[in-house]
Amino acid sequence: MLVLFLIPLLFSSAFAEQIPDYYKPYAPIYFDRDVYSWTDKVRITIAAPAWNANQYGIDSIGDDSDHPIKISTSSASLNQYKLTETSPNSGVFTGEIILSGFAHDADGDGDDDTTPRTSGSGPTGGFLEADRDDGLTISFEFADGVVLTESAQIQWNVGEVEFSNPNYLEDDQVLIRVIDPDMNLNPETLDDVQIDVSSDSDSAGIKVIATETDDESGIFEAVIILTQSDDSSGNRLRALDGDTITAIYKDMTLPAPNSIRDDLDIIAKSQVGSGSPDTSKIAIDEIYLADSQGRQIQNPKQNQQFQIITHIQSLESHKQDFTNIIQITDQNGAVVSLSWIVGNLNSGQNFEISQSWTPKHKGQYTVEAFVWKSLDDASPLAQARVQTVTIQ
Ligand SMILES: [Ca+2]
Ligand SMILES: [Ca+2]
Ligand SMILES: [Ca+2]
Ligand SMILES: [Ca+2]
Repeated sequence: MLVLFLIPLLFSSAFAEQIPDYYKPYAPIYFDRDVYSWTDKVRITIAAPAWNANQYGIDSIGDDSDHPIKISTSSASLNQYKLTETSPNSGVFTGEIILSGFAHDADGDGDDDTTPRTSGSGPTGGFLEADRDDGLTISFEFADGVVLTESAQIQWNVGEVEFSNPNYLEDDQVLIRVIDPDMNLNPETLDDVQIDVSSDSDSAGIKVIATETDDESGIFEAVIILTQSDDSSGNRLRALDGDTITAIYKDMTLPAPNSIRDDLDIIAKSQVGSGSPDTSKIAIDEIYLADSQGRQIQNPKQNQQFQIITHIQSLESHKQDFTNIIQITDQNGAVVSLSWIVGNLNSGQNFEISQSWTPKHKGQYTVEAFVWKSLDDASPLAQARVQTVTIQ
């Protein structure tokens, strides 16, 4: 009796191990992402309870020629790749491979940054070559002639670069971040990328190395410090109050329709100082008219040549570039004279602005003086000064 009872049990167990239910091929396949970059790690899960032959032991699937798992891209494939059960009775099988890309210089130093290769038998340690615009397909012969498949995409990404803040005070640390999954060249170590950082005060700037935040984040960070008193060096950038600081990441891994050899400068900007218009850097004195000897004229007349004079004074503790603009408009608002000078002021320095003018017509005019950062950057550095003049 006992013997007869045991035999069907053993037979049933052996039967399940060999041939899962042909008519209910249930074994969903999952990738850990829908889209990968060329050198990502790929985690694969197949829920195949029918292949949990031994509920007390770790089973595996894929590594047999009758029911193989094949993982492939357009150019390469891994055959009979083994996945193993996550626990003795889970019926869930996992494994991972690392995409090994194709030969390409991703950082512009002249050397290829990848080691394309296809090897391995699973459940970990497999490598699989991949192109830029590729597909990743896994197939599992669940039962004789019943093949289940799942696919994911492989493509490059346009990188991003950003400052942690829109503006920084002069003593702040400045965090710069590059996000480019394509530069996670090795998903098992920290990679890095180079960022060029410059300021208005140092247009040549510095090159800094940004390091990946973890082994496979594809996010890279660098911290620099700003200095007002020193030259740029290492991770120290010369930048004065009011400067714009610029970070450039050159992305050499661009998605279609760019060519594989294309590159693109990805740019971010931030400000040093308050970031808002700051009109207290320079003071503009009262505007007056004077003769050629600099004596003030009280009753200016038509066709007489005058000097329009004002003084500007630096209120800053450091050298300040400026552009001073003198604009004269008639009573209809038409501009009859516009002139500017470009210069710089040392800390506390006072500077006389003198502009000659010969009014052709009688009437009332408005003389305005502005101080801007530059003609290109109309950020005011001073409160504009306005003076009304009557020509007789
Ligand atoms: Ca098992
Ligand atoms: Ca390289
Ligand atoms: Ca990495
Ligand atoms: Ca990229």
